[in-house]
Amino acid sequence: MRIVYFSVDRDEDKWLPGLRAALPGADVSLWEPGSAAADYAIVWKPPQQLLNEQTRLKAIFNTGAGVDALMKLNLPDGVPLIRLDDAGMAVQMAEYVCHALIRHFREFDAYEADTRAGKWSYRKPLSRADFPVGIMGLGVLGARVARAVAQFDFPVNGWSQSVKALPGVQCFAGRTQLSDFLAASRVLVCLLPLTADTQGILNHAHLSHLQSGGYVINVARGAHLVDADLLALIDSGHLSGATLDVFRTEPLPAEHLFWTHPKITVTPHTSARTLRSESIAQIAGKLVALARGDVVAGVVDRAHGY
Ligand code: NDP
Ligand code: OXD
Repeated sequence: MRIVYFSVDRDEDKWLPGLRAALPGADVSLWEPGSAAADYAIVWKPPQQLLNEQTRLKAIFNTGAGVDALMKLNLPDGVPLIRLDDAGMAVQMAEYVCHALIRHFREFDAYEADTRAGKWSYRKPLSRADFPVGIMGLGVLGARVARAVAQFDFPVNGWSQSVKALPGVQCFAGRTQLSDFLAASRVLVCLLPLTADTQGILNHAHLSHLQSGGYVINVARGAHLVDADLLALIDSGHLSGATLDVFRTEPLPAEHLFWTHPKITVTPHTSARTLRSESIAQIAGKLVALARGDVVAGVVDRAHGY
C-alpha cells in the first residue's frame, strides 16, 4: 500500500515517522510534484496539483476536523474524503469554551484589573440563569462543548441542521428555528463547519437576535463572522464582547481592529489543536479498516460540504 502525505504547514518531519510507525507495512512518503501514484493521501490544505496528479486514490484523509479548504478544490469523483473525528480535539474545545464563558460570566477581567491596581473589591454575583449559552453546531465538537457547559449549570441551547435530542440541551434545528434559538441565547458559541450555508452566518441580522449584552465565542472559522457587524454591535452596546480564535485571514493582520479592541479577546487558532499521535492513530486505524472494506466514521457528505 502506498500513501502520500502533504501539509501546507510543512511538518512532514514530524508526521512521516509517526505514520510509518503506525503503518509498518505501507510505503509512506512526502507528496511532491511528480510523486508516484498512491492508494491514499493524508493531507492538510493540499494544492490542487496533488489531486490532479494522484489519480488512483482510494481515499483522502484530512488531518483536521474542518474540510472547508479541501471542499474549495476540484475533488476526484467517488473518492471518500475522511476528516478527523474528535482525535483529542473535543475536550480541548470544551476547555476553551468553558474558560471563555466563565471568564466572561464571572467578570474575571474586571477583577484582574482591580487587583492589579491593588484594589480589593467585590462585584455583585450574576445569575447563570441570565446567561443562556447557544451552541451553533451539535456535531462531534459542539455536542461535547454542550455537555461541558451544562455541567456548570448554564442553560444550554443547541442548533443543528437535523433535529437532535441531547440531555440538558434545548435543541433547535434548521433555518426556521434559527431566530428562536438566537433569541433564547445570550452567549453564542459557533462550532459550525464552514459551508456555503454557514458563511457569514454571524452577521448583523443574526447577532441582533441575541439577548441584550450578548457575547460571541467563535471557534469554528473566521469566515462565519462578519467582522464589521460584530464591531458595530459591540459599539452600539447590544453585544458586550467576544472571544475569537479564528479569523478571515490568519495570522490576523497586524492592523486589524480585533487586536486592540478592549472587549475582544484574540487567540491564534489554538482552541483545539490537532494532536499528532491521536490523529495518526485514528487515521491509521481507519485506513486499515477501509482497506479491509469496513465502514469508517468521519466520511464527509460532499453534498452538505461537511
Ligand atoms: P461536525 O461535522 O461533527 O458537526 C457539525 C455540526 O454543524 C453538526 O451538528 C451539523 O448539523 C451542524 N451544521 C452544519 N451545517 C449546518 C447548517 N447549515 N445549519 C445548522 N447546523 C449545521 O463537525 P465538528 O464538530 O467535528 O467540527 C465543527 C467545526 O469546528 C469544523 O468544521 C471546523 O471548522 C471547526 N474546528 C475548529 C478548530 C479550532 O481549533 N478552532 C479545531 C477543529 C475544528 P447535523 O448534526 O444536523 O449534521
Ligand atoms: C480543524 C482545525 O479543522 O484545526 O481541525 O481548525
